[in-house]
Amino acid sequence: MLENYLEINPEVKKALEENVPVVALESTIISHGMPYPENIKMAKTVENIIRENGAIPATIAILNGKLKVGLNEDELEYLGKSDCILKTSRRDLPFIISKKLDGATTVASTMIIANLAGIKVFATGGIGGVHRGAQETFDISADLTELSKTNVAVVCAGAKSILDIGLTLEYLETHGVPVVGFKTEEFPAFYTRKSGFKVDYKVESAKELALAIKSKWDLNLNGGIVIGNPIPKEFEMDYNAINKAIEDALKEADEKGIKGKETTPFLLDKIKSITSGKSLKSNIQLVYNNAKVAADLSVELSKLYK
Ligand code: PSU
Ligand code: MN
Repeated sequence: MLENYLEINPEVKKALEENVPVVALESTIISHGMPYPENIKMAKTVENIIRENGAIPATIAILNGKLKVGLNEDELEYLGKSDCILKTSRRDLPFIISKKLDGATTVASTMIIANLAGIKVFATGGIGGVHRGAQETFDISADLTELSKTNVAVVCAGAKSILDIGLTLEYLETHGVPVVGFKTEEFPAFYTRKSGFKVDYKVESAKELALAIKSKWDLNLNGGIVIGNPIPKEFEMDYNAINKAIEDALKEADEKGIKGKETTPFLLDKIKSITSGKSLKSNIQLVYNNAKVAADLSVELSKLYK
C-alpha cells in the first residue's frame, strides 16, 4: 500500500537496503525559508556536504501528491523557484496527497516521511517551537508533537529567539524528547551559539550520540531527539543586533496581523531585510554545519544497526 504514496529514488533505496548511511533533508527551508536563488545553491551544497562525509542525501518533498524521498536537480530547482508550493505539516499531508498538489515539508512532515522510508537521521536549520505569546495564541509548532512520537534524530542549530526558547524546552521535556548539545552545554539559538538555556545532555562525538539514540529506540521509547549544534563562531551574529532585528520583525508581524503557518516565513524574510542579508548568510552556514554532524551520526548509527 505504501508504494502508492512513497517514491524513493533508486540511489536512496539501494543505500537503505544495503545499510549505507542516509540523511534526510527538508524542503520548507528551500521553498519558504530562503529566497531564490540562494535556496537552490544551499540545497545542492548541503547534499554535497553529506556525500563528502560518507552518507547519501535524501531531500524530501511532495510532488504531484507523491511523497518523494531524494530529488533530482530539476525537482530541486522547481521547489526553489515556484510560488505554488504549499508549506506542508502533519495536518496538511492528507489533502496535499489526495489533491495531487506540490508541498514543501516542514520538520514534522519530513520526519514522518523519513520514518516511512526507514531514514533515521535528518539535518535542518532550526526546529519550530513554542512561539512567544503562545499563552494567548496557542501557537506551538507541530514539529514538537512530532518529535514526541516519530523515531528520527534531528540535527539543528537550536531554536530562534523568534520563539520562546524556554517554553519550547519545557514542552519538549513534558513530551519526553531529549535535547542534546553537540559539544556544548547550552542550547544554541540558531544565529548565535548561546541562548541562556542549558541542554539536558552534552555529547562530545557522533558515536556517543548514536549509542544513546540506539538505547532509546531499543527500549521502544518512541520519538525523536533534538541535537543542538551551534553555528560556527565565524558565522555567528552579534547577539544584540540579531535580537533587535527579531524584536522589530515580531512587532511588524503583530501590526500586520500575521498568524499561523505564515508566521515563520514572514519573520525570516523580515530579519533578512533588517540585517541586510547577514542573517541569510548565517542561516546557510549553520545548515552546512548541521549536515556534517548529521552525516557523521548516520555513519555511526549504521554501524550499530549492522
Ligand atoms: N526555521 C527556520 N527556517 C525554516 C523553518 C524554521 O529557520 O524554514 C521551517 C521548518 O520547516 C519548520 C517550520 O519545521 O518552519 C515550522 O513552522 P511552523 O512554526 O508553522 O510549524
Ligand atoms: Mn504555528
